[in-house]
Amino acid sequence: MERYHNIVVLTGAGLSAESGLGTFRGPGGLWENFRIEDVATPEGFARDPVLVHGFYNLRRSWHKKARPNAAHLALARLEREHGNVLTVTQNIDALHEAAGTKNLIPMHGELERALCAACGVSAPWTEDLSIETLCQACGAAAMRPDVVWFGEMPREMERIDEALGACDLFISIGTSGTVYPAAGFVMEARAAGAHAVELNLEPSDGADLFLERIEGPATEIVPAYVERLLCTRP
Ligand code: BJW
Ligand code: ZN
Repeated sequence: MERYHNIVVLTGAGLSAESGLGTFRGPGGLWENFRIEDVATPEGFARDPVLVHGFYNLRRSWHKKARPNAAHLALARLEREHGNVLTVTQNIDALHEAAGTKNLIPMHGELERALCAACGVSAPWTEDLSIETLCQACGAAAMRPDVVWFGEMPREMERIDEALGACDLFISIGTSGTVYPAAGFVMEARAAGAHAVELNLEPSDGADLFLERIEGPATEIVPAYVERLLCTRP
């Protein structure tokens, strides 16, 4: 394997599947029981905030029981031992942080934070949210999960675009490649001349855009891939 200097890792729900957290799409996925437009759009929240709070309160309770798996730990090791890795996750579950990853962008927000729709202040939040929860900064009853819904701007896009434009290795793990702008990162990285590899249980929607593909469960293929990368360091 070549030596890489600047690595960007993109992760999705498949990375946390073996930690017991469900994915969104496919058989058994969250979208089988909840409609995207009801629970993952600002319009759905405006229509029925009680339903949306219930959806995220349920997921917060699952997340509290989840632990990082071997794939999260391998990515933390990659960052520690390689030194020049940016991990961008679409997951809101905080398992990368729990595994020890530091240079991390949770581009779709964080479930353990709450955002006040009135004053815009975001604060750590581990309990259930309801329409009666008051903002600790301004007192308004306008709290929502600090996550990115369809039609909203993902977090830190400028920093992500800059890293993609400068990377020589792009690794996409456990994401279906159906949600933009994340689904377009592979093209940005390739335009910068990077090698692009997909690690997934099955080919994603954009699988043909990758130069290398490894199929299997994340807890097996990610530690093996990281080992391979680190063994060929200069
Ligand atoms: C395993 C495994 C194992 C399983 N091991 N692997 C028309 C064209 C293009 C774009 C648009 C369009 N119309 C609208 C848009 C934009 C829209 C969009 O993309 N829509 C698409 C549906 C077409 N996007 C947006 O609105 C975004 N904002 C935006 O674009 O702003 C404007 C902008 C412009 C320019 C620059 C920048 C911005 C916002 C998107 C927000 C998405 N939000 C959600 C909810 C977040 C909170 C929450 O978690 O509830 O994010 S939706 C949901 O999907 C969640 C996920 O992060 C996201 C991606 O899902 P992911 O991670 O890929 O999961 P799955 O389930 O889809 O796939 C799992 C994968 O794992 C599979 O591949 C399995 O094979 C694999 N797997 N087990 C390894 N054990
Ligand atoms: Zn407020």
